[in-house]
Amino acid sequence: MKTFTIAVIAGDGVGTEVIPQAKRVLEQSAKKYDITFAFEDFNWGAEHYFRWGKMMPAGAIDLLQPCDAILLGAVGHPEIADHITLNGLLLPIRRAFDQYANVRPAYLYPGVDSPLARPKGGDIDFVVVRENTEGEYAQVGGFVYQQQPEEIATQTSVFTRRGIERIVRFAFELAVTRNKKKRVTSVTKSNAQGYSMVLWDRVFEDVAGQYPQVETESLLVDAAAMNFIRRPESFDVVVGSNLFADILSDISAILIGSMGLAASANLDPLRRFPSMFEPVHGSAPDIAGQGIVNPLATILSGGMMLDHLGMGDAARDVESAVAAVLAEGKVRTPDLGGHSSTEEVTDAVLEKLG
Ligand code: GGG
Repeated sequence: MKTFTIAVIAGDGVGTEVIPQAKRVLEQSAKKYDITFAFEDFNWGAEHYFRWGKMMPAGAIDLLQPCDAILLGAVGHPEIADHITLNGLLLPIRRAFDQYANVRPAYLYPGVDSPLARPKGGDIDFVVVRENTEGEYAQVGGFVYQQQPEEIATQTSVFTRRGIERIVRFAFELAVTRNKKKRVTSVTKSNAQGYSMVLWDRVFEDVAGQYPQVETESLLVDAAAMNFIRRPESFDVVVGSNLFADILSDISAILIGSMGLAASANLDPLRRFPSMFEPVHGSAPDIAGQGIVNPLATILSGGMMLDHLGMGDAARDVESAVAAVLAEGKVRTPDLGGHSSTEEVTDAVLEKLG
């Protein structure tokens, strides 16, 4: 029987509520597919910061490295500045394990209402592919005259040909394997950012030339934001920089009905290091502790993890169980207009999973 070792970082706020639910679903899948999960829990995050002054310990990366994958809840606490929580945990893991492809599917499940009037279940079906290790998140910069009236801050984006090339290629390969519209949309702002984004456009064109069977489109990020609303059905794979694709994937998450349905994978496509799976949503302190957070984004992220571990049938099974619960529409958390608890939604998924 195959055993997968999964590092689990529940993190902060609702992260501690959704992770146990995803584990329940993974445990049931494991039984069904004759595998086992050895979960290793790491209590890192805000509480660790309050105690030790760090979001995770110095040797954290070494502890995670031998695991087959990482399952993450959420990071963020109202009493700690967001740049500390993010730069102290999530971003160092993405960079250390060269998880350069952040994959964020946007699928409107039948039975779920989009805030847009037109699209019905299945009409929205695209994936945002976010460059995940460089770009605007490079953490190059500094302060001058700190806390003085003449204070200056610089924040430099770093775009490398290698970094752009590999994420754009990943997007094209995904369009080919998805086998839907076979269309890749590249998002930049090269009218205003005449170096980094011009390089991105050039690399995109080079790679596109190697995939003549895939239709391409290049949009400025403002036009992309508009077209996500105006014609979401037209997208298949959308590739963008770390910041742009982060913002766009919040739009796509709400287009499919709720942030609570948006799953994601931080992949090292070369499989040298563990990849990390997490809901797109954060720690949501406004609803934390009430038992009403939607667990489905994390459960679906667990499904993406199963797929990455080579358990494609188990992954599809989890997705089908979630789809069945949503189609029935009886058991839903408040973000989807229901009155059910986090646990009741998971119970419903487990029942469908059988
Ligand atoms: N589920 C992970 C989480 O807590 N994300 C919150 C967040 O602030 N993410 C920033 C990012 O992905 O760049």
